[in-house]
Amino acid sequence: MRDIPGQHPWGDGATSTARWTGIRLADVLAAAGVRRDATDIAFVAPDVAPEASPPAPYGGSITVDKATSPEVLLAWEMNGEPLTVAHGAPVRVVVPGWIGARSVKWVERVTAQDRPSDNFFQQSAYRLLPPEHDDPAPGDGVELTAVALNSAILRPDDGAGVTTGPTEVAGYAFAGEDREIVRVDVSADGGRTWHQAELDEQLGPWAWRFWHTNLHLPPGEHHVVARAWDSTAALQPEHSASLWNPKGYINNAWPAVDLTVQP
Ligand SMILES: Nc1nc2c(c(=O)[nH]1)N[C@H]1C(S)=C(S)[C@@H](COP(=O)(O)O)O[C@H]1N2
Ligand SMILES: [Mo]
Repeated sequence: MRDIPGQHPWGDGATSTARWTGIRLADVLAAAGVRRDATDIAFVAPDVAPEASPPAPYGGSITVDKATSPEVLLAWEMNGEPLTVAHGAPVRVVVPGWIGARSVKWVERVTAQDRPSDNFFQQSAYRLLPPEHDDPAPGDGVELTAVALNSAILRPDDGAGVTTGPTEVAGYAFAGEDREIVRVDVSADGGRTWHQAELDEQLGPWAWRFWHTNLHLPPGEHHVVARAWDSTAALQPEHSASLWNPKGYINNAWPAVDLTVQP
């Protein structure tokens, strides 16, 4: 793997969970009246993105099905406080279970239409392209919608030295869309044997789930991996090499940390 020029190397850290307050988009659409032949609900924001050519305002769309689901909001509070500008004040879209890119911030316009948004971020960015796709045209590949099953090891840090005795390994797992995390396993021998981790409380249907377990590791170097299962019995793929794609999206392979246990 390598960094993509001009793109941020997000790693495991670029996600979080918050409590949102707003109005259901479904209620706004019902009040406005949506024509029967509408298939997609599109959003436009005022921030102009230089990576679009020509530079164009940020936008995107979701299906009418998702847009009229009760969890999708036009939100103005985050964690019980007024939304900050960085997170989309005065009003943003929140599309739980779908990629962050569809949760359009500073939303100015909502349009019911008979096709997905033609915005750069719907048609060119945030698409899963085949491996050797050098010069994609708008609409190529698969647009990203629901989040893929994923997990991360948050403790210990990759490369950490730990003392002998129990080592607590902990992280989060996230199932995406309306799926749930039902099991997380941790292995210290590359996946030959597994310890089932303990799952913390599920905070809500759209929230990540924390997990933790104790490993008893002998002194030496250890490669610790984790894997999450969801309520459809789907499992994360083992290696990111198997899901390589030009933009590096949906890298939901087993997370890993290397640990040194001091004698
Ligand atoms: N108007 C606007 N909305 C946007 C974006 C943007 O660049 N402009 N970025 C999107 C992406 S890719 C993500 S991951 C989320 C990030 O939301 P946050 O800043 O609240 O974490 O906002 C989405 N909404
Ligand atoms: Mo994003």
